[in-house]
Amino acid sequence: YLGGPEITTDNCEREAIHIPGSIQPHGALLVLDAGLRAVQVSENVGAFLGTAPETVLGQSLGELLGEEEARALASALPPGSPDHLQYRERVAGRGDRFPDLALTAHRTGERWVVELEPEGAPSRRVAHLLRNAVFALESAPTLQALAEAAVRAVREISGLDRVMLYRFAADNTGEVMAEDRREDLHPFLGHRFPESDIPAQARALYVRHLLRLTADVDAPASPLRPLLDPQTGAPAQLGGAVLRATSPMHLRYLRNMGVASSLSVSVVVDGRLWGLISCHHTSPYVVPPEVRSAMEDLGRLLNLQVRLKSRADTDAFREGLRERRERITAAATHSMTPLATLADPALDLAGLLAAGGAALHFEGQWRTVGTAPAPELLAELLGWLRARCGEETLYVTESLSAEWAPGAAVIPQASGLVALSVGRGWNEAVLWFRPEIVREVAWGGATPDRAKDDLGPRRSFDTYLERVRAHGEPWHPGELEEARDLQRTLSAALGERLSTLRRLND
Ligand code: BLA
Repeated sequence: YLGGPEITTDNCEREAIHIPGSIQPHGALLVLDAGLRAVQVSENVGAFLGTAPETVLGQSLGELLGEEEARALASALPPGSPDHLQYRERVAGRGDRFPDLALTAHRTGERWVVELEPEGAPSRRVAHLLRNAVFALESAPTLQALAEAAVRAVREISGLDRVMLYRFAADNTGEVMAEDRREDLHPFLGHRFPESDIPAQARALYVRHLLRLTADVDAPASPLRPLLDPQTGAPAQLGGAVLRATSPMHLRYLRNMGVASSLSVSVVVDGRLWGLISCHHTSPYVVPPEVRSAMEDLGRLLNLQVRLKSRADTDAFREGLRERRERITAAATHSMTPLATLADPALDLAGLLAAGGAALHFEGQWRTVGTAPAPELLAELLGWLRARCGEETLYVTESLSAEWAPGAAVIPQASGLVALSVGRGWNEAVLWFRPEIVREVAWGGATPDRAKDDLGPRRSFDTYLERVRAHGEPWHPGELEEARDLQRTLSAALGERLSTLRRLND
């Protein structure tokens, strides 16, 4: 395994998972040069083509699979084709002894990567299920309903034992937001997993290549011959190859989890890895190419639908705040005394963001409503915001004490904070505070005790409950939009007020 022999739990992100120098043995792989001649082949190629690796090397694809096949491939993927563009064909087996093959090819720089896998009888079942799944996803009314429809559809199409929608948070931890599983399996629904379970280089690879399969965690990888490209001396780029050998570290993780086969599909929203459709099987399983294609399509459809349903959820949420928002906006727009106006209890400024209290700072003066920190602390906090935010005019946290610790004091009435600067420079500001709520987070296993563990992934995935303190209720995206809107209103109102005052002075 080329990817990095000295990888431990402390340097996971340095493992070069895209150049393992080996593949999973349920298929064979050829690396071809620009003239379609084999420069590297997997050691197991004989089982698929009936020709030993030494004989295959140097032969052209035309000699190996027929000139027609080679011509079709070359014209489907002209030079410069991006590595996510694939050519797919069915190749008849050689006589009775060899299976029909699914050929998948893509280009990577100067090289071609050709993958061969046994292919079963074609079926219309998958196309039909995919069609129905698209309807189900489109008609889901909310993001949560979308997630549930997606895992149901993927499980139906694939027959895998467990299908989850795993969603990344801003801190790269993830949470299982929907799950469809064989009933006797332990549920992972609602569980969180740490960032380190999917290291950064894997997440980066998954943004570019949308599906990966580990068909059998115990199958020994088949190495490429020769290990390095004889013309360039470089390892083969296998990031886009579905047969790419899986990271040994991750194989241990899967074994520890009791999983024999794993497949995941990226959900990329706005260029970011938003989540994964993550699937397990308790026995080895080569998910067939047509099923993988359908799963990839569903993942791509999810990208769009996640955006649509998130937007719809936020709009519905904000609709519930409309009356309150309109009252505040109307009062703020023409006010000559913003401090007094916004602090009017009848407006319920704190309530707009479901906060325990709010603080206003205008023209050097503070006013608070509801439960807010004492004025000295507010002044200190504003100074910190000014230094911390620079040009930024909105600051949001669920846990202020984790970010700002004057004497490491936890301020129970101000665990969550949304702060906005009216105009630049944090001279005029509005702050909302949320009180601490102690809550329990279910993790999918405790983090390993490094001293006892042999520097591998954790062994237990039993639910581990963590008590989280000094955090407020998370802010809803709709609430942050409310804050931004109010910021615009107040900035405009303040500008108007200033010009009115100038006019009066003239
Ligand atoms: C990859 N880790 C992955 C993948 C998933 C997870 C989904 C993508 C590959 C796949 O689909 O199997 C993690 N799987 C999960 C999680 C759930 C799940 C969180 O089902 C929740 C239900 N992992 C570790 C440690 C290291 C590590 C300590 O725990 C490193 C030392 C590495 N994980 C690791 C690596 C990969 C990975 C290197 C990339 C595997 C590859 O693509 O070759």
